[in-house]
Amino acid sequence: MQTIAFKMKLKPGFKEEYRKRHNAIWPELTELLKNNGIYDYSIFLDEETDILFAVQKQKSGQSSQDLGDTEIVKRWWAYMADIMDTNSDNSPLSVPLTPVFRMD
Ligand code: RM4
Repeated sequence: MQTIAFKMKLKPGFKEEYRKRHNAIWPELTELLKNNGIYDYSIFLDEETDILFAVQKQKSGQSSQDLGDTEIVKRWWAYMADIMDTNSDNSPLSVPLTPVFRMD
């Protein structure tokens, strides 16, 4: 098991919409994430910068951001693209973060 973190960017003013969509996350997406060994997955927003900080545990070394070749994630990313900074394929601009401290 390993814990990884990455940042993404929310378009200004969409905090509530982002939270609303994630509170209603598609069951098939959560099932896909869990089936790929991803769990204990949280996303936090820095309201000053609109930067989203995601942290997740992985059983198999695969990140949620590595699942872009699946139909469900492609559909989810297209659904979210209007409120996030994305690449041309709708994948969210994601920057891996460097671990500097961890305490059990
Ligand atoms: C985020 C982003 C990530 C996805 C989570 C569920 O807004 O789309 O790629 O793993 O939602």
